[in-house]
Amino acid sequence: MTIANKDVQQVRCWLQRARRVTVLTGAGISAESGVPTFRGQDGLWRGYRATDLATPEAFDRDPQLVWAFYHWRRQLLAALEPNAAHHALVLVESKKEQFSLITQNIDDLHRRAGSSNILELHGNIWQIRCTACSVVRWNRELTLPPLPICRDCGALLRPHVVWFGEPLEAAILESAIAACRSCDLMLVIGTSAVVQPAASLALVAQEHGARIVEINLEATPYTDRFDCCLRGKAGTLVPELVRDL
Ligand code: BJW
Ligand code: ZN
Repeated sequence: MTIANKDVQQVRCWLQRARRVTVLTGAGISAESGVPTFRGQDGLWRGYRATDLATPEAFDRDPQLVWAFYHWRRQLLAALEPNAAHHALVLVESKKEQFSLITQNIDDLHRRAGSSNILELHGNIWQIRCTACSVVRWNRELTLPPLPICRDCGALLRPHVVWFGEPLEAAILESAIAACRSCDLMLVIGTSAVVQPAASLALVAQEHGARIVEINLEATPYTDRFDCCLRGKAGTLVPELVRDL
């Protein structure tokens, strides 16, 4: 048995024994569905870095440009499907006494795969918020105007997502921290672990006695803290972990 296989076997065993499982996902889990990651080679749109457009400053400066970026992502996402890793997590949820899926992704693919207990730390691309009256609505239209306007007050709408420097929704963050405090095992899948507070959630779980496992193509700033790191594609590794669950 190779070392990698031994590690997979170990994590599979932890997953089988765990009663309460928390998962944190990032863009890497959706990469095999065709969703570009933020900090990978594919993180450029019209020559802009995605992370430079995901800011309130960029939106204040040029809302049409930022909306064009989100219109493009909505079009792209509408044509994509959840992959084997998203589906494998649905199975974990069905088998465990407690299961929380914390995601940084706004792509809605966990919900579309069938997961239920999802905590979307950075919002959802299919929700839109008014910049004046703050009303939030689900909206899956693919033919929005370049600058959509609130039907209640006439002000500019924006994507209901969390940009750099903006606070995460308190209730969602509190629920995520509670899920980390109360789990036996936490899997951290496909995140570069550079964005806070998401990146440090695994340490909360560890401080409260959980085993923590990283699943990623590459090492991250938190790699050394994990009990086990599986290097490879989420779409291959996660289904392997849930086999025989
Ligand atoms: C694969 C794979 C495959 C590829 N299989 N793996 C403490 C210290 C320092 C800074 C801060 C701090 N606290 C807060 C900050 C500031 C800031 C921050 O963290 N900055 C750092 C960058 C330095 N944080 C914030 O501003 C947050 N707000 C906040 O804390 O507010 C506090 C506050 C309180 C009160 C008042 C005011 C403020 C908000 C963060 C919002 C992040 N928003 C974005 C955009 C969301 C909308 C959108 O999508 O358009 O969220 S930025 C972007 O990064 C997006 C992602 O969710 C997030 C994380 O990226 P992710 O998912 O990790 O993707 P990548 O691309 O980075 O990594 C992909 C990984 O997958 C790689 O590792 C690959 O190897 C791997 N991979 N294919 C497995 N097939
Ligand atoms: Zn309004």
